[in-house]
Amino acid sequence: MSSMSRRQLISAATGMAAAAATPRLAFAQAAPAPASGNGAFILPPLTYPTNAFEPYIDQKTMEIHHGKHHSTYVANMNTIAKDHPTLGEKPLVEVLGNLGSVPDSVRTAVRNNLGGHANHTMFWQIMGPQGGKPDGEVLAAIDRDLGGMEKFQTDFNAAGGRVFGSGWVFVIVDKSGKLSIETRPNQDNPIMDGKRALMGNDVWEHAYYLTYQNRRPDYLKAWWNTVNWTKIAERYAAAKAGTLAV
Ligand code: MN3
Repeated sequence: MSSMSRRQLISAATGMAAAAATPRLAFAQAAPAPASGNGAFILPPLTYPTNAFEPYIDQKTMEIHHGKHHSTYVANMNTIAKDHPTLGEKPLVEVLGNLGSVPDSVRTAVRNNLGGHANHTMFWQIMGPQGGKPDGEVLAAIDRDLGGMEKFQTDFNAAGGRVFGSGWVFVIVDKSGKLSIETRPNQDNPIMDGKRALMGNDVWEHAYYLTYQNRRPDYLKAWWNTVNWTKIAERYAAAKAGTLAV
């Protein structure tokens, strides 16, 4: 086991203990009061209950993932923004798209924590119960650029499976609506390369370890049952209009 995955496990175990002590609060604590700074960064509340994706994603994983992992990225950004307030005043896309202009002393922390905030904000958004199926323009783009749904899902799962250690697998959408599959390590986000994610899946162990342990491929397959295609259609339209926020 790598030191990274050991840290994640320790982090997950700590989160579990805390969640077990206050099980009913895990969902309600959507937006913890910022520890410091201008409070510019806010944890977006989930729009569905934490048990919405059982049995594909277990409730405890959802509670820890949203209420502990994502909320920590948000809290860290509010701490960083205490000394660097402009980070919280600029649009997220502008900051992540110009990491070179972030002060050296906090650049890596911003990359990791603001990247994590962006990735998870997208992630909660593109999942939902009764997510339907792709149709219209999105389905046409999947057929045209990704070889149809079956090949798309096979290739996306394979790419996610190949990520070594922690990271993400994304569907990138360009301004013309063209789709492609790309992966990123850690909490990197395509915005950092001037690209945009239509959707993506989190392949950090914290996203699946309690149910799937080492079986990341099983998680990748099951995850499709949680995808909200209505929201992805909205994101696709926004990407083509140049208005996609995260
Ligand atoms: Mn995660």
